[in-house]
Amino acid sequence: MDRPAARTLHGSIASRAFTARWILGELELDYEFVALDIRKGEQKRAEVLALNPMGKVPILQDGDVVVTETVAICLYLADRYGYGRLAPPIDDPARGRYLRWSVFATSALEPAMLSPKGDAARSFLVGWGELDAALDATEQALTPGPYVLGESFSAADVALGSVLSFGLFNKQIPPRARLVEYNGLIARRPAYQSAANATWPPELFPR
Ligand SMILES: N[C@@H](CCC(=O)N[C@@H](CS)C(=O)NCC(=O)O)C(=O)O
Repeated sequence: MDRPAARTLHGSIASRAFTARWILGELELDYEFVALDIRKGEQKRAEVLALNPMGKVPILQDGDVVVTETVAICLYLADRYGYGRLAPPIDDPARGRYLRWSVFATSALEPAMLSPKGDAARSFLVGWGELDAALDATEQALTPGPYVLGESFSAADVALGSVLSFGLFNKQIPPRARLVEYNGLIARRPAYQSAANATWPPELFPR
């Protein structure tokens, strides 16, 4: 008898596994969680490197499919299991906006927020801008809002919202009113809250 394809998320507490847990929760998908202690370097074990040569988490295994990179995990799962929810159809013009701001999350906003001020200005080759420019762009992504796709919550909000939440929480992003308001909106979602509780267990990370 065929077994249903196993779905496994390799991750760690207090990590970007949050993003993968959040989108899995939004789609109500079951998965086994393999906890790696990244402080002990378990993500560099041979069997993990065989899945992700970067030795980083999260890593999603969906049957034989391996997906790394948080945004790719969001886009993959929404396309594969959303069945019309959380991602615009392939021929919908909204797809451009959806992909644009999803990719922006970890290719521009995240490096801008983690780079020392002035780094991006020093080189044309750096693929992201200064944090203020990235935050201006993020506000544009959320206009008219309330979500990236207007009234429809989508996987782009999981991709962009996760980076924004990390940045606001860690004070790497200043508390601009529009961004704080959006963060409050996404943080009220049950799947966000379950993912946050699983990633930062309250007994280890008291609120
Ligand atoms: N670009 C990757 C970043 C993944 C990443 O850096 N994960 C961190 C945990 S939040 C990690 O595995 N760090 C351990 C290491 O680099 O050894 C993504 O978006 O998934």
